[in-house]
Amino acid sequence: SINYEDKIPNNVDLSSDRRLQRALEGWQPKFLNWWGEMGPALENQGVYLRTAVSVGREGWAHFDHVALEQYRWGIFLSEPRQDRRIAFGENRGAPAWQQVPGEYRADLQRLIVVQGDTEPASVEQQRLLGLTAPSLYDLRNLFQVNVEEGRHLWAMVYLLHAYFGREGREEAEALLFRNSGSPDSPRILGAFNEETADWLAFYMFTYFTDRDGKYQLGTLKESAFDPLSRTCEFMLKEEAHHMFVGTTGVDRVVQRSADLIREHDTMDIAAHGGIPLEIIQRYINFHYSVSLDLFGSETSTNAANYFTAGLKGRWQEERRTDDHKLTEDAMFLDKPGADGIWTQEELSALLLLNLDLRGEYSADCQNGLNRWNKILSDAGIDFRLSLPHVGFNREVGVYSDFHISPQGTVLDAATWEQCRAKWLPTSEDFTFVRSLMYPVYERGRIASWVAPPRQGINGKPFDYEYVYLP
Ligand code: BYC
Ligand code: FE
Ligand code: FE
Ligand code: FE
Repeated sequence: SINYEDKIPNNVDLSSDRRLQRALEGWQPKFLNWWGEMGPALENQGVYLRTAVSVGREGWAHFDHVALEQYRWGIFLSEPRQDRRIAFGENRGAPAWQQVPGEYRADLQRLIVVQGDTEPASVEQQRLLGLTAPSLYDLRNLFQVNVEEGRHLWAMVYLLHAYFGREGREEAEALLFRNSGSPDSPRILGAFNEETADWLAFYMFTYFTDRDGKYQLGTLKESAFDPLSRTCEFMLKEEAHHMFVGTTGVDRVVQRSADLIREHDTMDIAAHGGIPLEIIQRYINFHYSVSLDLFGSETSTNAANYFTAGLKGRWQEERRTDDHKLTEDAMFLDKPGADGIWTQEELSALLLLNLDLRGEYSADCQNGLNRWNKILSDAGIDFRLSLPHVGFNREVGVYSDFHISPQGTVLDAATWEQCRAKWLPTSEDFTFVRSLMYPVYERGRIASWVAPPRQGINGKPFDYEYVYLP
């Protein structure tokens, strides 16, 4: 059901709209140029990648060695649902929109641009990681994530070109112009201007930050704008692998650290080439808190308006058992009072939709912590990893004016600063972790600081030649 004959693979019958096809074919070389400059830095001659062959439930992926720049990025939307209706907000029950209603044009365009901006940003952040991959298996997973984030950019650019006219085309150009960490034209959201400087950071990013992607895409999948909904539905299928890379990546780091702790009977495993558990905890604290900022402020009139209009729903909107309008509902927000004691403020549920989504996200994040702690307890190690308090280290939202410890204690600025090095990765931590990062490109071999995976990709063994190097 995907047409690979066209220059741009697609399942949207692109060739029937010559103007759109020409416009996208004009953007394609600019994308490839960006990929060449900002994409993976490591030269390679073929990566064992999956490519979408259909968008259906079963068997959508084909696996083969492909040189990265030959990857067939394209436009893949999930199958339309017959007679799809708007599931929430003031337009609940009306037919989903196949075109953009004029009154919501600016808001929809903004949401699509913000979503689109994160995708190439992450590729830029991960550009150098291929130079220090701990194994060919990991190198392949990095590249798989990278090409799919590139495809997610295509997904948003298609919507901008197809539905937002000249302004949409200009925004599509701007998505290639802004760059992660650029002083003059940075990426839109904070977390996407941070460095992903080492592989522990990469696993944490794919665990915590790609998971924000999962939840945001989940809310856009509910959108009344049907092309956006179908686009996000297929992106979510690809996204599952990104989070698998994160979950099992951290699993394997924790496993290796646990093995070294037992083997050498010390928590101080740095000298033995492992990553101490305190450093892993500080990485968790950083990546989780920065990812929480991606949900926007806990109280948001933007979010209320998006919901009421039908642009952005809740996580699993259709499984919720309320009236899907929320005009009468209330929710509680935890806030520190002036005395530093936590209190609850009752507010309109509409105003707290970012908080609602963030709550779903946090509960999901906790599953990883449980897995990693099980690895530690199975190894007979008492240390436990934990998620810091939602108010810890926040720069967006109601907690950004406070200094809150990982345990949720409200502190004065000086005390918080004194403890910073205990809670967030220090420059010594980064230097140490970076000292462990060296490339291991021999088949079946792996770096000192991470355990091998239990299984390879697509039934292949761990020692498969996942990447052909020059
Ligand atoms: N940094 O009402 P507020 C992914 C701005 S990740 C900078 O609090 P709202 C992926 C906000 O734009 C998923 N600015 O927030 C993962 C607004 O500005 P304006 C990405 C921020 O609007 C890994 C103002 O502050 N997708 O896919 O309710 C690899 C007040 O806003 C930030 C989306 O984000 C921030 N962190 O919610 C690859 C979905 N937070 O309008 C990919 C689309 C807020 O006053 N985006 N601001 O100028 C949205 O739904 C919303 O824009 C947000 C913000 C959830 C981001
Ligand atoms: Fe083949
Ligand atoms: Fe993505
Ligand atoms: Fe992703």
